[in-house]
Amino acid sequence: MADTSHDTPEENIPVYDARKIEEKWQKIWDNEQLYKTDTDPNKPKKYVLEMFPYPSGDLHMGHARNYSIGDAMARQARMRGYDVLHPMGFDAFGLPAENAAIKHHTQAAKWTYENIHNAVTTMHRMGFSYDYNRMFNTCDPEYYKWGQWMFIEMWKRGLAYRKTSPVNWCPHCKTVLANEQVVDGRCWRCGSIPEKHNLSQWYLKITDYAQELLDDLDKLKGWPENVKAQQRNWIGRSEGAEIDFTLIDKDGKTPTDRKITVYTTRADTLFGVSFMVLPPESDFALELVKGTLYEEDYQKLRKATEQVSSVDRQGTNREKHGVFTGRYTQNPVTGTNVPIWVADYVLLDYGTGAVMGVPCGDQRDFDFARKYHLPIPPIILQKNDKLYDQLKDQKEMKVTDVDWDQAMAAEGYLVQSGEFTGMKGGKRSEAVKAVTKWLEDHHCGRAKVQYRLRDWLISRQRYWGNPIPMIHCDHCGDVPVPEDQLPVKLPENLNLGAGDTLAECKEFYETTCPKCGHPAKRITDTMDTFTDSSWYFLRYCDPHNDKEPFDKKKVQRWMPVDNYIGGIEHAILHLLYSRFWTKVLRDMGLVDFDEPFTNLLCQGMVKDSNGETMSKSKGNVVPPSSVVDPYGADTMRLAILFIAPPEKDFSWDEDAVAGCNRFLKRAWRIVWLLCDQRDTANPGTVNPDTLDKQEKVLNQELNRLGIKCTNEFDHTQFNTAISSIMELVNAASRYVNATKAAERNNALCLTVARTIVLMMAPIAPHWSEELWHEALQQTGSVYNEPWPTLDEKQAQSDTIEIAVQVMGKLRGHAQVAKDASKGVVEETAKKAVAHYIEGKTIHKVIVVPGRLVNIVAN
Ligand code: ANZ
Ligand code: ZN
Repeated sequence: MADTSHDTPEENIPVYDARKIEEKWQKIWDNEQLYKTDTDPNKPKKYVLEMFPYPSGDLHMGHARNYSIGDAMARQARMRGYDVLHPMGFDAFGLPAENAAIKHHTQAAKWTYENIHNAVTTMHRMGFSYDYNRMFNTCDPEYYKWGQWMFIEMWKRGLAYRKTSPVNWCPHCKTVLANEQVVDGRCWRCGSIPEKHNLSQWYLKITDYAQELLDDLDKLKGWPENVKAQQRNWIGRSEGAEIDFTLIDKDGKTPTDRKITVYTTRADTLFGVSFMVLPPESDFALELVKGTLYEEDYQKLRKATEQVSSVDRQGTNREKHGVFTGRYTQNPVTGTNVPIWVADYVLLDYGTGAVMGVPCGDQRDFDFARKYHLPIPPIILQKNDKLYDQLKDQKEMKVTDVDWDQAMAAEGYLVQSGEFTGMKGGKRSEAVKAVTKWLEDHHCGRAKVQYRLRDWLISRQRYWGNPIPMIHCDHCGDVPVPEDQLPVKLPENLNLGAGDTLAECKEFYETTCPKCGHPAKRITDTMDTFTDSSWYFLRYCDPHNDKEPFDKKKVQRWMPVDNYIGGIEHAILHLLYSRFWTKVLRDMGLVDFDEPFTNLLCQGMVKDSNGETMSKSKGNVVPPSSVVDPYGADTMRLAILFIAPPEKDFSWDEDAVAGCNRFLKRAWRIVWLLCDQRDTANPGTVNPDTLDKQEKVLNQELNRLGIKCTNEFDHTQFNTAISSIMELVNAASRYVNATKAAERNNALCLTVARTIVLMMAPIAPHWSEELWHEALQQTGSVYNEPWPTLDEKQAQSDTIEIAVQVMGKLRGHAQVAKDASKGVVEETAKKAVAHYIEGKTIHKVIVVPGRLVNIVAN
């Protein structure tokens, strides 16, 4: 085809100077406060939120990806007619600031606010459409005040409490960790192995909400399955029974009035108990061995176990260690004596912290029994077991040991189990129900639902966090700071570098008791920073409120968040805590919904070009500036969204980035060509009935690809949305190459140019804004334009392409009308391959309707 685009002289097309236009528009958008949320109650609302960052150093590629996704969503939602809330802020408390302050002899606040300043500059440079009026940092006293207020409200309701128990202490971070923050047995932040310390700590009662947190996962249709599965798993609902065993006195014979209660999912195996196990840190176990010849071995085991993480302790492969206590307990159903052991595979904080050892049915108990020569009485068998025929009707205990090398499979039939013999056993089996009923009837057991989830340990022995607003008085105990004295402000003059800590800061902790007026001491622990991020999304709805955490009506307008975007690493941390916090606020009457985030998108990782995770220590970090500086923010945003679907990991690809930049330049040129010599003041509308053949093709592509792009956008598949725009640019390019500027269809050219520019606006906003104003000669921001509407009918082609073969070989293609007659199809096909059949005799023409024509000629 002839290239006729030369009738637009190249000098009429300005060069695409990304830096210049990006600076220009950022300034104008700022001045016009373009991204200020305008609350129009007549429009449907959409709250688009990216997880706010921790302000360490500058932003990295993961942030850039997170925000490019969110920004594209927010901008498109606005163009689709929504009233959009799209805020940003900083999760600004936390250890790195404190460590940096110690290292550089500066203030954590100073370091933090400097980093925030840098991050905001970068966000700005990327052209994100945040409403900066709503920005806040969790370390602002105006914000953390309300976190303290909420803590006190929880304390009043019994949802915040203090208890002494063995907790995970990270020796490197010098603070305790919540259970969720010990990942694979290590500190989530630094990777050290936590130690167990017995400390008095503050907790939030998330376990009160365990069942609701579990049930409501089913409501979250817009969440990825794997995140929900992780939460289900973490909550760990277990159905079983508590069974009371009676403690036998030191004489080994006389029952006492003390009970040891176990938790089991397998009450059906009660006849097979051959020992009882307590965990080494059990104070009850200590009491049993105190002053006996068993105490020394016990103390050794207790010490040794402190070094092992709870994950390792439960592992089936790890060697088990145990000691006998010298004492016995009585099996409630058989009346037999059961020796009490202490072993490291039992945990203090699960169930009742005591286990009935059934070596026949549980592999860990089996291994333990083998190691310490304890009997393994068979009480559950499968029909193919060699003992089955012998024992199937046996009710009393006869065979007390087996020669197996592993425990029985989970399901089978009960033997040697009194009246329950012959019943089918297993988790939730009829035998479990029958035995549990027996225990309930005899008042020595009860059905019980158990959760793996533990209460959330929120106190931290570090400075840079929200102070727990409590005062300890020797007379009155723990007393909350009166509301009119909130916030308890963090002192900002500690010399952290010289080793100052909050716990030693007299000006901070010395106070008087609000109740009795005696001298008293403030709590010097600060709250886990995950408390700060558990409700920040609510504060964005009303960020400057100094009377209450937020206005309920404003929250009602915006919440829940419609699209929440962030990393999968928060699956059981932030995303569980926020759900809990929301439910607590709901029960306090502050909000009236159950779940904070309707749709969740967990973006994939940005890896280096070898597919490795980017990290400072590996030296393979690609900073956003390395793309933004040479190519501009729009190329960066386009590349991030184009290289992969948002949920997938992608490897950083220099060539793809350069390719995206070339596309912007090419599309820029096409838009200019489409607008050249056009009457932009009177664009007119496309009338599909008056288009010529070439125009028809372009119009059909416009509608087809526009619809496709819209659908992909609505499903957050930006990469395929972008491919549709690229295809449309190609179609437009074919049209301008084949036509003279003066002869082009005015309305069609301008509609295509408009559509390209509008559909690119959520992705490359500066590029679009410039073309919108300069090439299309429009006034007002492209950000305020409605998304283009397209027509399904005009997207249908009325012609189809068929393949043309000569003697079975593909020789060409032909365009025919969909409803063309056989004769027309044959004639068109012959023309398309005229060169191959010239001078030959045609013997036969075979037409496969809608697909191909084969011409037999020689
Ligand atoms: C007897 C038994 C027999 C058990 C059998 C299992 C199989 P889930 O399903 O995870 O809730 N257990 C209870 N408390 C424990 C603790 N503090 N530390 C370690 N293990 C504990 O697991 C429940 C089972 O884990 C319970 O059922 C108990 O062992 C063990 F053939 O009791 B089972
Ligand atoms: Zn007092």
